[in-house]
Amino acid sequence: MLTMTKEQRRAWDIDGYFVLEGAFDPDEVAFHAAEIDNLRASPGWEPTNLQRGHYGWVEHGDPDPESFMDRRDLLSYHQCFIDLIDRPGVFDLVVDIMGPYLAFSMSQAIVRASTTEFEGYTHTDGGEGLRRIRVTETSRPLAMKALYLLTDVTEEDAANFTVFPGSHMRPFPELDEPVVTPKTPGAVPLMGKAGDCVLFSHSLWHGPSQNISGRARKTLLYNYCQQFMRPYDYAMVAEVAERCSPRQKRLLGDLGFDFRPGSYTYVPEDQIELIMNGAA
Ligand SMILES: O=C(O)CCC(=O)C(=O)O
Repeated sequence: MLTMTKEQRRAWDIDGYFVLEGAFDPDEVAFHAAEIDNLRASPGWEPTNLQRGHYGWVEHGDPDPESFMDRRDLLSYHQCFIDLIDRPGVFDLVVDIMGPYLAFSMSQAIVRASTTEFEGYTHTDGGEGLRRIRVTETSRPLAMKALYLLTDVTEEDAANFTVFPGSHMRPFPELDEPVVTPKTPGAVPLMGKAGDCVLFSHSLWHGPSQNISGRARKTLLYNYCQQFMRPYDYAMVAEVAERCSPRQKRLLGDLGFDFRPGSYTYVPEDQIELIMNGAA
């Protein structure tokens, strides 16, 4: 499997993220962008009027492909979303970062519409609890994300994925202090080409900037956690499992035997072999 270059490792340790250029070729960008558009016609999990971070079931999305969309739990919609779980070139680096005792925890498609009504926002991943856990420089992360950019972002205020480099390692304003926004000093609005992939730690402060570019920005987000943690947004579904390779199934929580106490902490004996050599 591929491993991080020295520069990527250094960026991961110090900044909490790095960018992999050209993870998708232009045909793959077009294909995945079209599949995001297709999600709108199907029912699924989207933000409704529930509490922050919770998703409700909707019968279909807004049909306008340039409008806002935030759809979770993508695997059942198309084989391409299953294949992305352990996409070569990206998954290799995820394993290099997380180690082999990992699980797949979340899939998401976001379209950030061009609008003056959204100012962007900044957060860490994993909610209120995980936010307060910052592992050390030499530790593996508890969780991380791969963000696939499907739209060129070549200027500011274009829904740039905006990061606070190094914020995964230090206390950062929260709750009783001023709210961190994409305009807070220290924010770095990333530019990128459609097809680039950003790998970042759950504890890095990040989020989208406003988008007044006149064009919607599309992304796919794939989240990984240590195996002893719980996936965020799916239960294993038989019809998805049937379409998965043994490695993908393992990443979705199929241990090869029924759950028994201890299963997710002391993992199956073939774990390393399956994760390191299990490309379909
Ligand atoms: O860039 C976005 O639209 C949101 C991505 C994000 O903040 C996240 O994945 O947690």
